[in-house]
Amino acid sequence: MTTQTYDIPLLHSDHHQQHAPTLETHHAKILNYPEVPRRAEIIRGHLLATGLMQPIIVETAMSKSKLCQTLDAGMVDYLEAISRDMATLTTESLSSFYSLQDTDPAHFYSYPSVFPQRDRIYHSHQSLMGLHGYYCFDKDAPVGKGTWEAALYSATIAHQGAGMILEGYPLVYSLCRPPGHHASRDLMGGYCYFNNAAVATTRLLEKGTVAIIDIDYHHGNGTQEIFWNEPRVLFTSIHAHPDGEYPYFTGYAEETGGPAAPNTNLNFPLHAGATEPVFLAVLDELLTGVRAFNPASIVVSLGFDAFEQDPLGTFKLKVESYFKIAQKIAALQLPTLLVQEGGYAVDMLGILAEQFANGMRSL
Ligand code: SP5
Ligand code: ZN
Repeated sequence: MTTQTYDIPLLHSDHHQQHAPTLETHHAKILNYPEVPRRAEIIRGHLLATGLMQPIIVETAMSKSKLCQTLDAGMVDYLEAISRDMATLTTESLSSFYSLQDTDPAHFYSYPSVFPQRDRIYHSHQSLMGLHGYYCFDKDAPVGKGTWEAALYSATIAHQGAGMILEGYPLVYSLCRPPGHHASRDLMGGYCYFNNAAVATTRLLEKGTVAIIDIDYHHGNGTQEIFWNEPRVLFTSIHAHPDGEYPYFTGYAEETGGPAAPNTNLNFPLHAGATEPVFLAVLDELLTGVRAFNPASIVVSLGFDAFEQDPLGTFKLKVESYFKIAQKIAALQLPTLLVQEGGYAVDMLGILAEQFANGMRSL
C-alpha cells in the first residue's frame, strides 16, 4: 500500500518572531497586543504535523525595488529607517525621551501620536515621530527593531508564493506575519505594515487577471484601496459592517471600484453575530461575482477572526465552517494562493488552518 502525501507548499520564515509588540490602547485603555508571534508558530506546527504540507523556509528577502512595484518607496524606506533607529536605542536614551514607557530597549515599540494630514504640511523636513504618523492611518502599527525584517519577510513569503503559482502549483499557503490587508501603498495600521496579498497579486498579474477573496473578519481597506482603480483585479470581501466595526470607514456595499475599474470591488458587510448559514450564503453570492470576472488566479486573504471563539470578532463561524468555505473556493478550480491575515483565538488557529487546507484539497 502506498501512502499518498498531498504536498501543499507552506512558505514561512522565523523573522516574524522578532516583531512582538506587547500592548495596544483602546479608548485610552491598555490591552494586550493580540497579533502575537505564537499565532504563526501554532499554524506552522499544526499544519506540518498533518503531513499535508511541504515546508519551505523563505531565506532571502525580496528586493526593495520589487516591493515598490506595489508599495510607496517613502513608506518602505521610512519603516526600515525607524526600525533600525529603534535598534540603536539605549536604556538611557529611552528613559530620557519616554519616561513613562518600558525602558528595556528590546521591548520598546514606537507608536505614532500625531497623524499629520497631508494637505497641512508646510515643511519638507519631518521628525521621526511626525513621519511615523504620516505613514499610519491608526495607532495600531507599532515599530520595534525587529519590525522591518518581519514585515519584509512577510511580504517576501507572499511574493514567493505567487512565484510558485506562476510556476504551476495549484495551491500554495503563504504563512505571512505580520498581516497585511489593512495597509495600503503608503499607510500602515491595524497590525499591518506591508500589504502581502497586494504584493502577491501584483506578481500574479503576470499570468492574467486576479480575484482576491478576503474572508478576514475586518474589511481589507488597504487591499481595496490599492486595486480600487485597477480593472485587472477583482477585490471581494465578507466582513463585519463598518457602521459598528473596525476599520469603520470602508467596507460598504456601495464601494464598487474607481472610474477605470467599475464593478471590480465587491463588499459584503454582515451584521454583528453573523452565523455560518448567513456567511456561506453570502459567499455563494461573492463567488458568483468571481466566476463572472473569470480570473486567471485567486488570492485568499485568509483571516480566522470570523471564528466564534475569536476575541476580536462577533461572528459565529465553527471549526467545520472553514472546511466548507475552502470547498466552495476550491470549486472555482483556479490556482489559489492563501495569504495569512488575522485570527486571534490563538490556540485554535492550527485547527482552523488544517480545516481550510483540507477543504482546498480538491484543487
Ligand atoms: C489584521 C487584523 O485582523 N487586524 C485587526 C485590527 C483590529 N484593530 C481593532 C482593535 C480593537 C481593540 N480590541 C478590543 C478587544 C476587545 N476584546
Ligand atoms: Zn481581522
